Amino acid sequence: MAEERTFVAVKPDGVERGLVGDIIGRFEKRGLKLVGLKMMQVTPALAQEHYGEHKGKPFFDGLIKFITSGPIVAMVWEGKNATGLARNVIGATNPKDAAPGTIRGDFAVDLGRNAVHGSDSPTSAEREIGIFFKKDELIEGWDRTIHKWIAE
Ligand code: IDP
Ligand code: MG
Repeated sequence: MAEERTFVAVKPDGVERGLVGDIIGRFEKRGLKLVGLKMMQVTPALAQEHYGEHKGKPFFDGLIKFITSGPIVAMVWEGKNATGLARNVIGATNPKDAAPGTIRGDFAVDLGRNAVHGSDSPTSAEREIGIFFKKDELIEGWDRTIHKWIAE
């Protein structure tokens, strides 16, 4: 049975600051499995669809402008409780509240420059994976020999 999948993206500030490798490493070391990865430029239409839940909020226009301002690195990570686990690796939305050891707690200071995105629920994850990746861009049926050392 396929395990849970979640969507993660290094935002333009993370890419610009050279944090891509560090950020990917956090999820790898935690034990999640990378099954999709691409660098891309987000179009305004894609950004509006992705952040649709925030439409009408005061920060929406700035958020769209920011997420389309430079390339992102989009990823799909798979594993037991992948969504909740990835959110914990990422840390609180506002970096000032993010615990040390989390990505935002170690690499970010400002709400509008918080380096990384992670889906907030398995339902959001499915929706976001669907808008960022085509089916044939995701790896299926790849069993890693180390899996038994990561999850029962
Ligand atoms: P999340 O990224 O932790 O899921 P959301 O509430 O979904 O947080 O907000 C999406 C993104 O919008 C945040 O990561 C942050 O970059 C930005 N954002 C959220 N709230 C504000 C705000 O009040 N001012 C500016 N930017 C915000
Ligand atoms: Mg969110």
